[in-house]
Amino acid sequence: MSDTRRLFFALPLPPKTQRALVKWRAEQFPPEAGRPIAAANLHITLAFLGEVSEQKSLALQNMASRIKQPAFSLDLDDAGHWPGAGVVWLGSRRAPRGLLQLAELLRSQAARSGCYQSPFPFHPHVTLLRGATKTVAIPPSGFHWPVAFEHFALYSSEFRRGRTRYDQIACWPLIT
Ligand code: 3AM
Repeated sequence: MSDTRRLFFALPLPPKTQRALVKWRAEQFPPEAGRPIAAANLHITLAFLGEVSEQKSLALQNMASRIKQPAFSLDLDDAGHWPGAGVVWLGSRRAPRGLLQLAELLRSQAARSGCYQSPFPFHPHVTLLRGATKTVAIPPSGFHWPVAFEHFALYSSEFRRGRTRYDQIACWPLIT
């Protein structure tokens, strides 16, 4: 009976990077460290919106389509573990200003539209493992995954039969 969907804005990782990260992850973390996120689901969340009606989703998409933001690159050169959330993540020691501006814009548009607002400060990251509640050895620094972002997208998230499925609803270019 629900006519809402769980939505979020995110930066999809290029498929080549997704595949490389999955391989690296298998080398770096033992299976008991946590539940690996499927390659196609690896992304950087920009704004989690919670349950959103179709009408509000269309309004948010309309606003997103008008965003003129330069493309940016970042180096995934940092990793960490949030034991409370059970998340092992990859991030960047120096998040580009363009990424922070894009997230801020999407979050403020969502807030003005009455969407759910995350109480957590924005820490751009790629979730690698979930269910990681025990101590995890984080790979020593020295790794670098350069990524160029030329698009951002709106996704729906659905949990069904024990699996999380992300579907891209719409995608917009960053200015190159
Ligand atoms: O990409 P990550 O894993 O960082 O954790 C969820 C995921 O982020 C986050 O939204 C992304 C797509 O599901 N998320 C889910 N529930 C959330 C909440 N209540 C949330 N972020 C903030 N508050």
